[in-house]
Amino acid sequence: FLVVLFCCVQPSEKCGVLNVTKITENGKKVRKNWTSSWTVLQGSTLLFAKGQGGGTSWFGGSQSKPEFTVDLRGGSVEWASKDKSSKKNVIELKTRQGTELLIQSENDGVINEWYRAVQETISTHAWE
Ligand code: I3S
Repeated sequence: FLVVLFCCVQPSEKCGVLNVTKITENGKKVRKNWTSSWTVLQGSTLLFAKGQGGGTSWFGGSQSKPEFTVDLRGGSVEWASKDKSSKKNVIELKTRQGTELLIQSENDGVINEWYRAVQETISTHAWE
């Protein structure tokens, strides 16, 4: 699978396609807008690029400009409560800057890996 291949080429990065929406931006509530995004964890930064078509092609992924980035330092992550979304496997990510995101995948294994990776990144960079 091409996504896996891409990740092997860049072992320091975790990447894949996730469903993402912001719910708060700079402390202000915003309207949900779920989009399928190519997601890359690079150091303490999460990058999101809008998927092209299915969003899983290596070419599309590598060509896309990041739609937005999230600084994980000083942030927090938890499993979203039912009132945040009716979807399953939803992670709630809060940044120090007051942005809240929901991140979702239909695949249990995929979402668990991301949860672990994000949590690990936050604790690794906790004192920066
Ligand atoms: O938390 P909400 O408001 O029930 O979220 C749903 C809405 O954002 C809906 O869009 P519009 O109300 O803008 O048409 C989305 O299509 C749904 O996916 C949102 O709910 P979920 O539970 O899927 O996050």
